[in-house]
Amino acid sequence: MKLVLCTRNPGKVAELAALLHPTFHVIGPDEVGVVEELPETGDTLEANAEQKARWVHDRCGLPCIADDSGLEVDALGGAPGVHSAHYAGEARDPGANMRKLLRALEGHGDRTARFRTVIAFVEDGRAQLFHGVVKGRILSAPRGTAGFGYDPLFAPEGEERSFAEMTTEKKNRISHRARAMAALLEHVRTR
Ligand code: ITT
Repeated sequence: MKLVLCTRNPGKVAELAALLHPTFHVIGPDEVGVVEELPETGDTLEANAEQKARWVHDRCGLPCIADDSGLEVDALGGAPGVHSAHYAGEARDPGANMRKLLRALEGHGDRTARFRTVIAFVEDGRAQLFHGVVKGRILSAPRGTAGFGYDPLFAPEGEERSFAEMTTEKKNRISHRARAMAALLEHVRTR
């Protein structure tokens, strides 16, 4: 089954493509002629995931999925959450985002956090949403070079290593994204 992966984040593409193989033949928005930036103007992960997938689906008619994800830090009342990509400004700079997060957490004892993913699957005009969460903690300094975004600062529960110190294969066994994708794959298998 051909599926359009509606993201321009290469880190997400690497993880999602590995999770979708070989059930789906995955292509990107450019390959169906959608070259503009995908809109994400909603206030929630759910709204943004559906908006991105529908934007591409409305233009190509193929089954589409989009992932909207965020890092929720308890001591910050769930921030940066839906604003994770541009926490430190419109430049979407992961280094600046991590520095801002570390500054915001200075003096806080509670470092607990969670990554949350919502995957929207849009087929024949209908959208379905799948959720995944992984709990963990924010480290005191970045560690590792793998992955993307906040991975160097996030250690999942029960692990000493950050996500950025793990292979994609290992992260894909436990991550928020992998859990949401497992729910989607289960849905596709059982329908
Ligand atoms: P697309 O909208 O094109 O998919 P994006 O990077 O804008 O790409 P989001 O709007 O979902 O995606 O932004 C989520 C941000 O949260 C992302 O840019 C990272 O900074 C962070 N993030 C999401 N998942 C992550 C993960 O698995 N590891 C580390 N950081 C992650």
